[in-house]
Amino acid sequence: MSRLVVVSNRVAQPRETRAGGLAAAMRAALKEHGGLWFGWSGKRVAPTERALHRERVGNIDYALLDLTREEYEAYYLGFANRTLWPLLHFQPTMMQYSRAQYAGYRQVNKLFAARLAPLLREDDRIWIHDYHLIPLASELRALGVGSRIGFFLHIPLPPRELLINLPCHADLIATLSACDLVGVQNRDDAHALADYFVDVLGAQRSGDIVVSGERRTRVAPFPISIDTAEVARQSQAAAASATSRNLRASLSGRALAVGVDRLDYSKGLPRRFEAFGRFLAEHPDWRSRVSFLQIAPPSREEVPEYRELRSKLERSAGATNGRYAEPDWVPIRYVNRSFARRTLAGFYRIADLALVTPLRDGMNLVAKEFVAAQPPDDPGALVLSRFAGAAGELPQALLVNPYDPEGMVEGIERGLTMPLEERRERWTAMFEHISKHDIDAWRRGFLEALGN
Ligand code: GDG
Repeated sequence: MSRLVVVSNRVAQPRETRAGGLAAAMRAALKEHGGLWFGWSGKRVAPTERALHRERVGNIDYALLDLTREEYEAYYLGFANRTLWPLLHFQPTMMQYSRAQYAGYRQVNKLFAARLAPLLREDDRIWIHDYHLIPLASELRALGVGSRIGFFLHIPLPPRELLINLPCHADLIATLSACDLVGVQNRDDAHALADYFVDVLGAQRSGDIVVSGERRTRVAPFPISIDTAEVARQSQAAAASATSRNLRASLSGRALAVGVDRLDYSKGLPRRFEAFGRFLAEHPDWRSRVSFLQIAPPSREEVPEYRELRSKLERSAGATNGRYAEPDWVPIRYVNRSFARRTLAGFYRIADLALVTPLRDGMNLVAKEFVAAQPPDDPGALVLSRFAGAAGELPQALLVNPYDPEGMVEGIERGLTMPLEERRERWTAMFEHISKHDIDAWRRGFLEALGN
């Protein structure tokens, strides 16, 4: 079996123990096949101080490259996170574009290719991750790399009508034809990309293969997942922990709704907060009977839109709490910090309801983690946005449209009042699905499609 090379913007550092599910899956894949993990070191340095940090741990080689401040600004803060992120999440009005930033993004992809190419062997398989590195495969091909290359996009891919708002759309998307396999989160994303290739770039299509000149690229959905068994185990173990016991005690028998999201405008937090306030306004009998715990670790704080979101949410939570709080009860517990994964698993298990209501999301792993963490005899209900990729796999959730305030209020009410038998039925179907389709099945599926 050939060596695996994983390339991603951020790499879980060799000794990082709090790595997320994806990082753990990549490590498992690299361990199985022996491999190399290449990406940004997370360091910003002066141009003369740039280094490629190499380290070997077990049978995994790590190669982490520094970026300069200017590169970081154009590539990461600029084009990746202020141009591609909003547009690919169907928010063209939030998109900021400049040619200089696109040039900086292309330049960093070229630099990655130049530093990676000398480390490659002929029969390597290369797996590139996410929107930061769309042109990387084409830059590698330009340097003569002939290995099989797969690319996985973790975020949504909007239809052509939206994608063409990007001034450099054709230049950028055409580079994906350098890949042998392009994986996306669901069928809609796969159709959107294949249609774009045919309608805009003039490619031919045969089944799920798009043919652009000499190159044949398979475009297919690979819905990402979680380590279901591990989350279930963690949540059970966490139930006895002091943090879980304290949270439970603080509820004094009240119901708990929970949300866990990076502080990101794609996650629909302002509308979720409004819906919860509206629920309390329209259902006064629920006041003092349910608390909503929103965990929202800050993210991308150097991007202005993220700072604006943070103050907006502070105002919104403050207004709802000011209006409805009692001396011994606060409706929204809004927590701007991160927690260990097992602590989160314990919180999910205590909760009666999860509110996962992004405006758009490639998948949304929190929805799956919540399901995995439920006690089978008394599982909580999941309110899930129909615009999260997870909705396609978890139709037994209470699907809501985050743009529909009345529908959101109905979802909260239904979730809080759902009879035990119905909760069990819905949960069992969801749990069976994510047990079969877990993170291992996902990475094996992708690598099998790429070829051994
Ligand atoms: C992108 C796509 C796609 C959250 N807070 C804490 C914490 N988390 C963990 C969650 C979950 C992960 O972070 C977030 O994953 P999501 O899928 O919900 O969202 P994104 O970060 O936007 O991820 C998304 C995903 O990539 C994978 O392809 O599903 O659509 O946008 O695992 O549990 N983890 C810890 N502390 C926290 O406070 N340790």
